[in-house]
Amino acid sequence: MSTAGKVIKCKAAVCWGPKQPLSIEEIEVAPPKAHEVRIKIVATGVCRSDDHVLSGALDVNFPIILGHEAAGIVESVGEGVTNLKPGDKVIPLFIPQCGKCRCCKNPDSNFCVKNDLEKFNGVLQDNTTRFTCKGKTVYNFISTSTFTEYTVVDDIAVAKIHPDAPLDKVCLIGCGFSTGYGSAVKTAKVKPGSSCVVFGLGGVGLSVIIGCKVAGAAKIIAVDVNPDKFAKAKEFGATECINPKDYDRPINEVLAEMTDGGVDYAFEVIGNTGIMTSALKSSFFCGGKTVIVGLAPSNATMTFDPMLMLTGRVLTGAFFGGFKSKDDVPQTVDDYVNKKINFDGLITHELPFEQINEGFELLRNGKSIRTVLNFCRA
Ligand code: PAD
Ligand code: ZN
Ligand code: ZN
Repeated sequence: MSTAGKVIKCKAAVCWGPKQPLSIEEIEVAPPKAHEVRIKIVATGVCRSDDHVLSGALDVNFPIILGHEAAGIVESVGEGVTNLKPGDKVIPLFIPQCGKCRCCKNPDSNFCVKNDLEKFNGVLQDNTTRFTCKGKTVYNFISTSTFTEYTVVDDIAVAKIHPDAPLDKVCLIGCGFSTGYGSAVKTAKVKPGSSCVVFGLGGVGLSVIIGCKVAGAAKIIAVDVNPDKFAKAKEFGATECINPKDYDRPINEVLAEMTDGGVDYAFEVIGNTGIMTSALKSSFFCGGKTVIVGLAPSNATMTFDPMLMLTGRVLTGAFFGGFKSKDDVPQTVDDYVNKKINFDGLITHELPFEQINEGFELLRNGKSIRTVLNFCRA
């Protein structure tokens, strides 16, 4: 029996507030309005950005349904949606691509003014959400909300993907893989023969390493305080791995010695403003480029001696690795299906959706890289 046009009751992991476990609840998901799409989520990854909300580091409206790294199947579409139909495989996009705004029209930008990343309002383009639970409105997270069996997104925040794509793998293209890989190849534009340092070896940092390797970097130094991450870093292409705890001097001095004065490209993939400054100091004083990838807590600030910049260092950053979401996600999925790229090694754990809190514990304890939560294991 078709569910189109009807309210769907389903399970979701509702976040009622920070510093408490997610609660699996029955929610109501209203049908999509004009230019919206209702999606049955098949698989979703657990990313540190979701945990930043749970830890209280990011200010959002509660209750909220988190999750933004997913793949699913279109259940129904609202009026005016012409490029998607029920049954299409899709990836929700945490940066929309409206195609019309000043950012979208700029070939050098991947941002869109219709984003929900600057203020975390938690609503769709019409300023409401389609979720309710126990009579309360439940907010949306960064245009996506994927810790639910069904979600509704704006049609500017969803990409149709290859029909043969394995959804329990390509969900990582919805955030972690694209963000890391794109930070190296699109945002930094790493050159062959160059030296790189990657601070933070989670799913995103390891994807930066994949990108640096594909770009032909000669030296890829991986930095983490958890040495358990080093084996994977080497597997993906790190040439050296170092733990700042093993040194009694600033890590930028250690890196300067290892790289004849500083790296060509430094990536901060943790979300720690102190490490962002260390990354900047680690870059070569003349032309070294630093890319901020990690999400710092709301209201955190970064301070550094401006003299660091006057010698020609470059400091930049990006959401989603500079990927223009609607354009680049389908292409990246095609590259995965055609075996031009592979990131299966990032997925260390698979769990049924109901065990979502265990997925977060694995991340917090440093035991997992990416946990993929599956909704239906058929
Ligand atoms: P993760 O928690 O899996 O990885 C972070 C890694 O950093 C872990 O291996 C930690 O051990 C390590 N670490 C922590 N503190 C330090 C330290 N002081 N020195 C060295 N290493 C340290 O996270 P992730 O890979 O899912 O995400 C990384 C960051 O990127 C996080 O802040 C997340 O919010 C952000 C992010 N940004 C975007 C974007 O579009 N810019 C997208 C996705 C994630
Ligand atoms: Zn993410
Ligand atoms: Zn736009």
